[in-house]
Amino acid sequence: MYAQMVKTDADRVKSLDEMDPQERAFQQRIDAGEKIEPKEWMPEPYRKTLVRQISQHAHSEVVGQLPEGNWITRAPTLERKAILLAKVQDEAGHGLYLYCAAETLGVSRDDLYEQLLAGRAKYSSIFNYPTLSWADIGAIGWLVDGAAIMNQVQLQKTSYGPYSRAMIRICKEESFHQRQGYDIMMKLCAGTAEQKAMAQDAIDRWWWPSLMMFGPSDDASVHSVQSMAWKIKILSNDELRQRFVDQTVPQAEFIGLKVPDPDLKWNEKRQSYDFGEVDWDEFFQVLAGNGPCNRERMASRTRAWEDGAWFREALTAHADKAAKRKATAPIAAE
Ligand code: FAQ
Repeated sequence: MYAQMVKTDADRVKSLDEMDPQERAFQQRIDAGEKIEPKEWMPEPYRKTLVRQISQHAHSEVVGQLPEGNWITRAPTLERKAILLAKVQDEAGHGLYLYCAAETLGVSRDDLYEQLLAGRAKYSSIFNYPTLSWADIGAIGWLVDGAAIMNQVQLQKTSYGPYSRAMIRICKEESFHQRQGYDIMMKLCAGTAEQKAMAQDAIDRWWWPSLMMFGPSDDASVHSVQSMAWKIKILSNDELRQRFVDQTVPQAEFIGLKVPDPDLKWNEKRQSYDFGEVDWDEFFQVLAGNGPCNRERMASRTRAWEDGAWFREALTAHADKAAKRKATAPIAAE
């Protein structure tokens, strides 16, 4: 299936000469490193690409609460429980910053959420895998948040102002998340043989899905070329994946875990690791809704949306009443 993916015309980036004057001026601002702010003129495809990427990112944060939320009641100590609770709450906060950033592009949060629940918007493939043991919580913090930061650090320099500013805040929190995950793995690896085996089992299951988080390889990535020309993306999917592998393999070795890739080898010439081919068929199956937990994740989000209806109605009713009171209140005498 992967081999059948072809790049489309959408990947062909217009040269400055081919652009109309407004578009050219816009591209020149991007090339000069200026930030684009809400309400400024932007090409419609630039706006659409941002709405797609930012909203998918927001959905990922919100759906991403579910695998770890599964362990809040079963964390091994009070301290671990408090940390995990704080982390999962942070992810909800990231979702909110990102929905706000998307709203500055003229879309409503309700519409974006409706697209998610109707299956018309994507969220990160990684959150369709189950959390089977406590070590999975360590692996998510270490590998999943580690991959998220690798991507998001460069997104701090993205060309759209509100997205870039949201990323700065999010990255600070993600780095705490990554450390808490690695700390869980370190403790397990220094524990009993069973605990170490549990940590190894977690990296065995989470390694490859973590590499998939960066998206298809560059030659199959539909949006990368144009997104990079607009500086929405700063580094390509493959560059980020390579950086993640180079950063993470020594961390695994340090705590005595084996990366489950028989082709992994240090390349002296490139000063980088060579690594095996991602199973792209699995990736596209997960994107198509056929991962181990896709249906469960969507059912949870749909239930949460329906259960929250009374609260949304109460908020709107309260806001209406407050607006009416304000409109009819006598003007206070000086
Ligand atoms: N999963 O042409 P490209 C986190 C889709 S945050 C699902 O390369 P693009 C924090 C892609 O949308 C994790 N779909 O696309 C956390 C496109 O489909 P479309 C989320 C994927 O946009 C931790 C198609 O494939 N981070 O984890 C994936 O240029 C722990 C073609 O791909 C972000 O969203 C995938 N892995 O590059 C939370 C970062 N990869 O839209 C809780 C911002 C690709 O045409 C707990 N996003 N697709 O239908 C990005 O940087 C980019 O959107 C990429 C994809 C790099 C994800």
